[in-house]
Amino acid sequence: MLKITDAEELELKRYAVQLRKDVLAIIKAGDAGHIGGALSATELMTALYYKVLKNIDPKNPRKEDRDRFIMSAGHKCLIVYAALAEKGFFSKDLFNTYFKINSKLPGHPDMHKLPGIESNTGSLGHGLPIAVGMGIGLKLDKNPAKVYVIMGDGELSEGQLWEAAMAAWKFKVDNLTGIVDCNKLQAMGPTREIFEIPDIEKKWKAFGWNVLRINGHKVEEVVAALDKAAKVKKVPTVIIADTIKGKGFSFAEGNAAFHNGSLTEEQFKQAQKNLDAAAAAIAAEEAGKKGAVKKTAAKKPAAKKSAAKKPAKKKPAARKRG
Ligand SMILES: Cc1ncc(C[n+]2csc(CCOP(=O)(O)OP(=O)(O)O)c2C)c(N)n1
Repeated sequence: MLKITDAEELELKRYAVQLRKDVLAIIKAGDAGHIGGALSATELMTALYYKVLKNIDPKNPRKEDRDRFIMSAGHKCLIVYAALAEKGFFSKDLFNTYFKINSKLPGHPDMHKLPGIESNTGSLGHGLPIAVGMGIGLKLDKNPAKVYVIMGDGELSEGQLWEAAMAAWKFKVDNLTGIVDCNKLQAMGPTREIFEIPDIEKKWKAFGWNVLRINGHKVEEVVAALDKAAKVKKVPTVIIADTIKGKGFSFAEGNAAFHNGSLTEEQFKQAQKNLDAAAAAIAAEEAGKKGAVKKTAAKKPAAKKSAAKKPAKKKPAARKRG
């Protein structure tokens, strides 16, 4: 299992903060957007775009051997735009056009307008069927590229998604990894109240998939799970990522009211404060880790000396009860 170093983990955390900053900038420009689901998927996108997706190249967006990514829950496109801009697929100047007529950044992603988008999505339930077709096509072409698709947990109530799940097993589409951004809320409230799907792990297993479950905000867990998934043969893998809708902006966390819409000036300020605090926490974590390394390095010779002088005291035996 791929384990990233402490330094890599900190770097990925910093990227996640940057992606959230971009999301905030885009929603400010458009005065609207599906913010909650974009924020819950941030660490998933960070791991994919900064660590996992191979051969993605802004200079050659249709490169044959590129890994494919589809945001099936197309309304989460704010985070896709953020990742693609950070990767150099387009200039951040385009953020200012978000949600405007003829923009390359519409309210749902359009592959004909924006390089890096693999498929139009927005009508829920279509991303997985498209991804299964892509996976089969790549295998027929003997192309080693992989396909990744993010779905929402609310989206799992779409019927054709389960037809696709059965097809992926039937045709052994093991180059495909599904990720469920399981934030437990959808547009109008809790998923369990609107269309409950109990035991989603069992359901995917019953459809023949290999199932992993992780904390979707721990970027190191996301990277490890994606790496594990890539090595599974004969069956597709789904990663159920437990997340929090609106993660990172205190007023939006776990609040379905921030599924879609605009933010007040007050909320923009609060979000900025949250981002600054997140950046400061990462800096403190980094300083702490560096300090700890220095301390152990400085302590080592002293510890040796004292050990040489007098033997370590034996711990008193634990008192027996009773
Ligand atoms: C076929 C279809 N039905 C309804 C909608 C309207 N809609 C947009 S987002 C959404 C909720 C999706 O919930 P979830 O997949 O959990 O996304 P998240 O909460 O992570 O944003 C709905 C019902 C849609 N886009 N497509």
